[in-house]
Amino acid sequence: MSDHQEHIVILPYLALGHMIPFIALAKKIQEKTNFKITIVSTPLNVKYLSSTIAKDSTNSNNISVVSLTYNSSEHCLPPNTENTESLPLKHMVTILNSTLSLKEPLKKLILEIIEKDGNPPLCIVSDTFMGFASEVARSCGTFNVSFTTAGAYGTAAYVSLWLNLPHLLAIDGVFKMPGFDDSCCFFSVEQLHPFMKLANGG
Ligand SMILES: *[C@@H]1O[C@H](CO)[C@@H](O)[C@H](O)[C@H]1NC(C)=O
Ligand SMILES: *[C@@H]1O[C@H](CO)[C@@H](O)[C@H](O)[C@H]1NC(C)=O
Ligand SMILES: *[C@@H]1O[C@H](CO)[C@@H](O)[C@H](O)[C@H]1NC(C)=O
Ligand SMILES: CC(=O)N[C@H]1CO[C@H](CO)[C@@H](O)[C@@H]1O
Repeated sequence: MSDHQEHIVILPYLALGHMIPFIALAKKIQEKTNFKITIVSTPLNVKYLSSTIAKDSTNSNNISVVSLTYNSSEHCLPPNTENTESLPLKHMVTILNSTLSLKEPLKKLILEIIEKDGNPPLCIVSDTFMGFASEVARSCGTFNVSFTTAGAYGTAAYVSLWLNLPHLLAIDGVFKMPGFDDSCCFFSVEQLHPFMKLANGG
């Protein structure tokens, strides 16, 4: 039997409301498998993640938390603001955009893991907002799995909307959602976000 232990790298978005479900996910994976788990984030969020995970002594052993280089001041954000909770609403796009600066540090970390483990991690589980993780995963010989922290029903509706654009076939402002039960689920164009209303696949 090989003593190879699978390794999963987890990359939450820079928001506590996203980190909490990612910690829960890490613990679930830990409970069900013998995998090594590394959660990565920025320095201040790593403090939060480490102290939260350390409070649960049953599972801290195989969940490590690693910091990626990040400095909010370099992204037109106030100093030491590394999650959405520490910022006013007007900075939401800026912090989202600033996560692109984590791409190279993430890649460096994955390469270090490959060097140490002798294999790429099994996968990177990344927040939907961290789309760059898929390129990093691909370039390092592994793959990404997107994990969304929103409710399952809303997420399924959102994905179906963007993939299928069913509102373009609305009759009297009402449409059916592919993948949803036809007998119950009619949606109204009026319910859609303005961006979604404009979406036409172009
Ligand atoms: C961590 O992994 C080691 C090695 O695979 C295993 O023996 C140990 O039980 C795990 N620890 C926890 C707390 O699950
Ligand atoms: C972050 O960047 C600012 C501006 O470049 C610099 O003054 C500050 O020392 C940096 N902070 C850290 C922790 O490196
Ligand atoms: C996003 O970040 C890039 C640098 O990574 C910068 O050039 C660009 O202006 C930023 N865009 C916004 C909307 O903040
Ligand atoms: C397997 C998997 O979930 N791959 C995803 C990687 O990330 C891209 C972009 O976020 C998704 O489109 C893929 O589905």
